[in-house]
Amino acid sequence: MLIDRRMILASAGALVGTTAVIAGVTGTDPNWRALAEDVKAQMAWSWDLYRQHAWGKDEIKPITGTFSSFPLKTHHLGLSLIEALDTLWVMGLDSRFEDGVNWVKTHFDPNVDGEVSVFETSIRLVGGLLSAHHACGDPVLLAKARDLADRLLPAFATPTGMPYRFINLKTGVPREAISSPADIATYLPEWGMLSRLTGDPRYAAVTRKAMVAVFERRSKLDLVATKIDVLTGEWRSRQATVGSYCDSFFEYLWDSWQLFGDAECKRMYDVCTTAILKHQQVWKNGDLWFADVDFETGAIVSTEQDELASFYGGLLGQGGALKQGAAYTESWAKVQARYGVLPEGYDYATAAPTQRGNALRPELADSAFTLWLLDRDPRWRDIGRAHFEAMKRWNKARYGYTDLADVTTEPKRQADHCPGYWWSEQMKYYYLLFSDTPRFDYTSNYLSTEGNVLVGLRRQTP
Ligand code: DMJ
Repeated sequence: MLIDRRMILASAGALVGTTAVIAGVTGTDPNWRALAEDVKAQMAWSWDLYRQHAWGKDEIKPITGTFSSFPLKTHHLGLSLIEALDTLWVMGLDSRFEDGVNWVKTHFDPNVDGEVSVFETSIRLVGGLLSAHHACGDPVLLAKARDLADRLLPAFATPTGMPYRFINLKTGVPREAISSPADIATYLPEWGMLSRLTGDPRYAAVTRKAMVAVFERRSKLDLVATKIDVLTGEWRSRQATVGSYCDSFFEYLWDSWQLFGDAECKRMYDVCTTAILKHQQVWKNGDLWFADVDFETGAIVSTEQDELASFYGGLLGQGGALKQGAAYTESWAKVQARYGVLPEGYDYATAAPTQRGNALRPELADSAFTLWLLDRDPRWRDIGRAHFEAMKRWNKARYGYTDLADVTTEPKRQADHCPGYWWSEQMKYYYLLFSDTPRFDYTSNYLSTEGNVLVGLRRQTP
């Protein structure tokens, strides 16, 4: 059964040209279509610079016009190119999409004697290839996704079924048994789709087993912590968080229910979410935050929030806790209004950044888009607009969009790195949020944690 992840609760169509008032952002009748055209123009501009200066490389450095590799240390797999494909397609940038697909078909070769993160390679590259395949139906893209997944598969051969963190793409030798719920359990949507498309059930089976293995080791409070040994199943940290290391574990429990109708995944999601709302939910001056707590006692161990956790408002909304999802997203929107761009770390107790950089992150735009799909409330579009406009103001460099070294200085200090997820995530969220494109099914769709569209692309002229 296929059900949309971004489940539509309200039947109202998109609200074009509404009045907006949110924290720090005011506007009347923004021209959403013009904004969508601007997003598309920024994407085309960035792609053309990548094409010229870093074609087939992993990540462009937008200040110097050079590049760096990821997830391999010294070899490029065309990460940004692959992450960009379904975004180009949904925007109707068809000749650029075809150019990218041709590169993949002739040059993408994962048979490299080098080590990658199993998690990052799966969400970015397996997912990117699958979403490009969803866009155009080219079987070579599916074959490449499968080849790559087959190279990651041996990592799951552990006594617990939870995968090692790293694997050599050529030799299949795995490494690093200390892992995290996010590293272990962010696979089932992509790999379940791979099983469905190839008829081979192994992809869904191993990744589902890993997800269940994390859940089964939850504490008596129904919380999981950030680090666990995949060989012994013993926890190596006591810290429960909705941020880094745990974030997409919760996301993929819900997504697996949405995408495959897997009722056991919904039950696991509900158990985890009930515990988080009970033990981690903190209201301060009318704002909602989620404290990090000891997973066995519930005692608060940190009031610092990862920027990464700002995706969680959208997930809560999807799971039915719309009040908390909206409140948490609004809390982050206020921080965005204060700094323009979110810092990587923020302490709600001191109301100050704990990490001043910004890695050109998509999470707040992700939540805004997800919540907008749920209720079409115009405030979510405005949060997305503020996110986009701040990015244009502060992150734009000579050869593309870059991360920031410090969001608190005026002007903000730029670093020199455009992460691969930028091509797959916020540019797509902005465009889908503003455009009402006929290429996307707004009522039945699925976007992965990396923003890869696995369900919902419509092959129509925009
Ligand atoms: C993305 O790679 C994915 O969303 C992941 O789950 C965590 N966040 C990064 C981008 O910030």
